[in-house]
Amino acid sequence: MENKKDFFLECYKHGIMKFGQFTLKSGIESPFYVDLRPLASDPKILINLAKYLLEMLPLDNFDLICGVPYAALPMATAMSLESHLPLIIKRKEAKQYGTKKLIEGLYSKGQNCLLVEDVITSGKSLLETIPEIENEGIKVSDVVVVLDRGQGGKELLEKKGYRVHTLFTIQEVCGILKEEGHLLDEEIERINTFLAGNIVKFEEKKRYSYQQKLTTNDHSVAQIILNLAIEKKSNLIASADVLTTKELLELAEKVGPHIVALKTHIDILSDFDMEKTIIPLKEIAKKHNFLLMEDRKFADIGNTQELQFGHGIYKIAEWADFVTSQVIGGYESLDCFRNVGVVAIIGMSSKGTLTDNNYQTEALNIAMSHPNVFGGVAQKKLPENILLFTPGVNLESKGDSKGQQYNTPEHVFQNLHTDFIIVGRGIYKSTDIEKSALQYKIEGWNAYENSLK
Ligand code: S5P
Repeated sequence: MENKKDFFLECYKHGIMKFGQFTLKSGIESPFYVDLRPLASDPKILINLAKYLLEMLPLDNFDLICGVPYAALPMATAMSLESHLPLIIKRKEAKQYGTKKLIEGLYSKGQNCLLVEDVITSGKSLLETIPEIENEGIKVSDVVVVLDRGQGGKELLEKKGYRVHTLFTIQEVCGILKEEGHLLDEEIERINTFLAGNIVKFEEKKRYSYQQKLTTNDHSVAQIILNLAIEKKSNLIASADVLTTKELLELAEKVGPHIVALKTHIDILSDFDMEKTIIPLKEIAKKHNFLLMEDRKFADIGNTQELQFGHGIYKIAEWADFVTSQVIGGYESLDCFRNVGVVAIIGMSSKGTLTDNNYQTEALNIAMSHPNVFGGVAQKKLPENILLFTPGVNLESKGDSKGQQYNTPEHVFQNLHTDFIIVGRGIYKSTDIEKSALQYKIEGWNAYENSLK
């Protein structure tokens, strides 16, 4: 086997550690992130890891071996195969049916079980797992851990009388990475501050430019709209909340040169007609090079959304480049928007909206993990790999009498790192629509450029 340092560097190549700004489960901001799960996909590394772990241990002391689910399961399995220590499996939750067993496998009371864990942080999860095993009459005296994050977990367990064997400590691996030139001085400083138990100050992160976002957002509609923004020097989406086809087409013609997309509420038109509304609208969109965004805000189960999207008189699926959808129906409700992009409603602009912080976190989780979603509507910052669309933008007014709340383009680009502004009445109610569209385009672009500084 290679030496321990080279072995760690081999592991590191699998992306098991990342440096930057990460929010831990506890809400604390950490300058590094560790995830050893990728190691299980490399058989050579997994078997060597098992050998390294076994080498450190007084193997004669143990009758059984068990991994803390899930990350340590393959590690414990590999160690069992190598050492011939019989493996037992601890479930995360007891089975709801049948035997309701928490521990699977063959064991007898009084046997001593070696516990395997991938990473130890505060030690809390081990202190939850150990009693569950002990309750079955199995003894636990030793825990073996691949990486100690240096946050007191080892000490806590030792205080409770358990022996903790660790293959690597965070200090040791950061030392290796520093030696090999993988870490910047400022990163090392932040890690040391963090490990000394102090709060790390991260510099305000600069927002990504549209060019950078092209590399982090690979959805085809994201690529198109980002390229349009760069080409037209515009981040403006005009909202066409008008009631007739004539008004819609006139508006599209006037704002077309200045926008990246026209947002429709197609169901408010009193004279909708596929031939007379959509065909000319598509022609104008082609001529002025903008996308059609249907703001349908779907909010139903997947099957109903599929029907609403493809059928009825509007047949949105036939003409919209992208649509908005609530995510209240859950992940699979978004599956039907296969051939378009989805902008998910994360948070709304109206007073008293029910999209509180909790809702927004859950909604964002769904949006970020769904391949059809490339953007979100919100009134707060979103991660860089999802595009932020912000409505509620107006240069003149602070709101309306129906709960709408407005911000300026400068505010939303500076504070929310918005990517695209959505402007309705600020443009279509104006006496000179074309001039207003141009003004919002310029204000929006300047605000974007200022937010990059
Ligand atoms: O939270 C939201 C989400 C959307 S998509 N708040 C909004 O105002 N919108 C839409 O943006 C709304 O349906 C309307 O079409 C547009 C805002 O229009 P304005 O006239 O208030 O600028």
